[in-house]
Amino acid sequence: MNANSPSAAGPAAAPPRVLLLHGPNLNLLGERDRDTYGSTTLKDVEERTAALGRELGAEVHCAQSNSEGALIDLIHATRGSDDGIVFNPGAYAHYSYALRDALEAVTGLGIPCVEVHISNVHAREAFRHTSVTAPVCQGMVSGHGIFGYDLALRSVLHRIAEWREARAAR
Ligand code: CA2
Repeated sequence: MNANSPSAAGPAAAPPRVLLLHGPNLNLLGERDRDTYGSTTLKDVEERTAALGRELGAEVHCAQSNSEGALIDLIHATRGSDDGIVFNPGAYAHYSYALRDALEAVTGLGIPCVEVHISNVHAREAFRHTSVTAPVCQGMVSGHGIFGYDLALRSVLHRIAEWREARAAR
């Protein structure tokens, strides 16, 4: 069932709106370190994820910041404006309790978030094996390259549709 179908969420259900958010250094994607992160640029990732969103009947808008505070503000701003988040927190995933708290605040309001890592963090240095943000997310995708964003978007849209259906049935 499509997330926008009338039986899923009522005739006037708006297309799901998803924030694709990237953290520190990911603006450099495709420019350096291609062995680890591939040659696709951030702009390419944003465009192909937005295109998949359109195919699936969703609106994807994109943001990136190298600053923890700006990322927290962007996460807070999803309240009242977005239905879900696909988030690559970069290295902040491994130690930012402030980002974790921000995510918990919005996921607790029914805005699901799926965490993405392009590389397989479990196959890398020990400090990357921990994510302090993933436990407050719906789930985490790691090691699938940029295809991981497709998986994450599909999963977040599936969760949004489930929650809309549950609300409509109440
Ligand atoms: O695998 C991922 O997507 C990461 O989130 C990428 C982060 C890393 O700290 C995480 O452990 C895993 C690093 C992003 C740095 O991106 C660059 C891209 C090109 C050149 C240099 C850095």
